[in-house]
Amino acid sequence: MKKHKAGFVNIIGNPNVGKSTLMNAFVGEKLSIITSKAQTTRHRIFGIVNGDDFQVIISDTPGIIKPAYELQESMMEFVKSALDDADILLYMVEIGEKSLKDEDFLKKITSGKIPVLLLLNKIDKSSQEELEEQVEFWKEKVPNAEIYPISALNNFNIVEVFNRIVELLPESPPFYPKDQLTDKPERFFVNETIREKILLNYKKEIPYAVEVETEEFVESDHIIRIRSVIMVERDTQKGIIIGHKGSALKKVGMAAREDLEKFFGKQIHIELYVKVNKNWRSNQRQLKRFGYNQ
Ligand code: GDP
Ligand code: K
Ligand code: MG
Repeated sequence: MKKHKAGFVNIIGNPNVGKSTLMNAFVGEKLSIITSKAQTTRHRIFGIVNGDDFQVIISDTPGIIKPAYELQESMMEFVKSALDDADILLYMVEIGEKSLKDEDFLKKITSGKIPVLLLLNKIDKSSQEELEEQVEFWKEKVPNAEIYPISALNNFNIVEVFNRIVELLPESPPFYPKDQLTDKPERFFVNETIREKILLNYKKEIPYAVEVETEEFVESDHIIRIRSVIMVERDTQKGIIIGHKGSALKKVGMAAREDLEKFFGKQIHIELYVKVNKNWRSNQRQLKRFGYNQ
């Protein structure tokens, strides 16, 4: 019998390059929310892919940014931990990208201590010429990496990358039960789905001031009853979230319900309300409560 392999495969890169899209493509489930906005992903999320003789624990992380407030500092702590405990690093860049904003991260990536697959994403948007030029550029910049042009959105070259990951995995017993898909509880996915709908439905600063907490998640045979609080920092934001006669909030609830019914495979009853929690993004205690301090 073949020896069992298992390990941590961590995706890092600049905001919006497609990290969460790739994670979902590997897992085959929408574990990570995706929007065209930076800072959509705030946590480190494990997606676990199990085979008979392997277990790949993929982690999606927030994009690399220079933190401006405490929430963002915690987000960067998630990225640092992903650099430290990786068995394999997936360093993702997108076509047209020519730099890594943070040189400290680049040093770690090029240290040669862990295998690095450099994934050049969104090649569906590029010409052959541009692609070849970019491959040359990254070969020089990260000489220790194996370079894979991919399209996470169109599933192009994803199987090839996955097979290479399994080849590179260290021998190890599994870290998680073989039927487990993620490290996060059900309520986390409810919170994230609602947050995605807020990112999609409101402009400007609103989504960045929002955190979601699910207070009730009651599952019976055919239905899940959910009650969640949408937390904002100011009264004016509360008014915007609710909208005229509650219309904006209703739209969020309906869109979230549709996704959650797919995710859980059950009918969903969802109740949303909005609460002001002043400056939660800069408050250590609040951040801890929302799972940002490790
Ligand atoms: P993240 O911030 O790195 O996690 O990026 P996301 O996965 O949230 O994706 C950011 C945006 O890029 C979304 O609008 C995705 O639909 C889009 N995207 C992701 N992968 C691809 C791809 O292969 N091709 C194209 N054209 N767009 C992509
Ligand atoms: K994004
Ligand atoms: Mg993301």
